[in-house]
Amino acid sequence: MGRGSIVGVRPTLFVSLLSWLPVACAQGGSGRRDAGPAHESGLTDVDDVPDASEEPRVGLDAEVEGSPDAPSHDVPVESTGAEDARDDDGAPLGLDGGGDGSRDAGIDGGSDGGPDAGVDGGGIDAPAVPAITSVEPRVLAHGARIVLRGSGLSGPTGVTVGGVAQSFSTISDGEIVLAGIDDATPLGPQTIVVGTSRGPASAEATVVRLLVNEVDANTPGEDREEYVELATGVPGVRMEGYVLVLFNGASDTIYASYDVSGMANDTGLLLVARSGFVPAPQIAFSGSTDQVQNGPDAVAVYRGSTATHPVRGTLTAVDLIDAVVYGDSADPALVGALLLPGAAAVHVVEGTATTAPMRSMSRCGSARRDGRVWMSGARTPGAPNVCP
Ligand SMILES: [Ca+2]
Ligand SMILES: [Ca+2]
Ligand SMILES: [Ca+2]
Ligand SMILES: [Ca+2]
Repeated sequence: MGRGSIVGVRPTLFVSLLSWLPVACAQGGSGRRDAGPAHESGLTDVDDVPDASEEPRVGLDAEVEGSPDAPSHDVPVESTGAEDARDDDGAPLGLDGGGDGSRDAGIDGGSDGGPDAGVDGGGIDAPAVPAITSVEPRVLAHGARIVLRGSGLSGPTGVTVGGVAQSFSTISDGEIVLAGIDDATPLGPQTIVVGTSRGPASAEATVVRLLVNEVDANTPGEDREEYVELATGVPGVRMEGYVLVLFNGASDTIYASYDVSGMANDTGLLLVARSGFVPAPQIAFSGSTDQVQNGPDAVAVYRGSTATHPVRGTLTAVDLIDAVVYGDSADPALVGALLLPGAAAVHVVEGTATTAPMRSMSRCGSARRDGRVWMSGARTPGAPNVCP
C-alpha cells in the first residue's frame, strides 16, 4: 500500500491510520458480511444509528473508516460481531469502538485503556458500590484487630459480625479496622456487615475464641512430653493469622514462637508438641526436649505471625488475644503485661516438685487473660480438659 494515498491526513489521524492500516490490510477479505452495503452507502445517516430497542447494526464504524480521508482502496472493515454496535453499558455505540478489543480507525472512547476522543456514550463516574474485598485475618478471634478492605466504605453507619455490633475506625474509603472482635460475637461462620449510606457491604468469615487451653511445661525426667494446647471453640476450623508466643520470665522476651496454622480437631483444639508426640500435634515444636520453660514464664497467643513476633521480641499487650503466666513464683512483669488488671492478674502453679511432672496446667473457664480460670490437673493433650 502506498503511503502517498494518505498524504495530507491530519497528523493525529495519520498516526491512527498508520497503526490501523497494517491490520486492515492484513485482515484482507475477512470483512464482515455487510461490509459492502455499509460501505456503499458512504456516510450513513445519523438517523440510522440504532437505538437500544433495535437490532444492533454496524454503521458508524464504517462511516469513519469509509470517510474521505481514508485510503481509496476497498476498505476492509473489521470483522465485528453484533455486540460491536453497542457500548459496554448497552448504550448505542455512537462513535465508540471501545471495549471490544478491536482496532478502530482512531476514534476510541472505550474501556480498553486507549485515549478517549470524547465521544464515548458511557464514562459517567458512578459512586463506588460498597464492597468488602478482603478480611485480614480471615479467621476472626475474639479480641482480635481485624482489617476490612474494599471500596465505598467511607462514612460507615455501623459494623456487625454475626449480628453483634463491633467497635471500629475508618481509615479510608477502602479500609475499616475493627478494634477487637467483641467477646459476645457468636462463633463459627458469620457474616460481617458494614452499613453505609449507599447500602451495606458484607463478607463471610469464621469467628473463633482462641485461648491457651492447657500447658504442660514440666514432664518426668528429660522434658520430652511437654505441650501447649490451644482452643478455638470451632471444630475443624482452619486457622491462620495468629501466633503462639513463649516468653522467658528471666528476660521477659520471646524464646520461641509458632504460627497458629492448621486445622483444629473435632473438639476445636490444636496441639503444639514435638514431632512424634501422641496424639500427633497440629503444630510441631522446633526441637524434641525442653521446648517449654518451667517458669516463671508465660504462654500467649497474638494476632500476628512469627515474623511480627520473632525470638527475642519484647513483651507487649498489643494484639494480644490470651495468655497464661505460670511458675513456682510470681513474675510481676509478665503478669502486668499479659493479664488483665485486678483479680485476674494471678499466675498458676503446675504443682510441687513431686506432682508437677505428672500434671499439667488446665484452663477451666472461658475468660481471656485471666489467671483465675487455671488449675493444676490431669494431662489431656488434644482432648477437652478435666475440670471440677
Ligand atoms: Ca520444660
Ligand atoms: Ca524461664
Ligand atoms: Ca507436667
Ligand atoms: Ca486438654
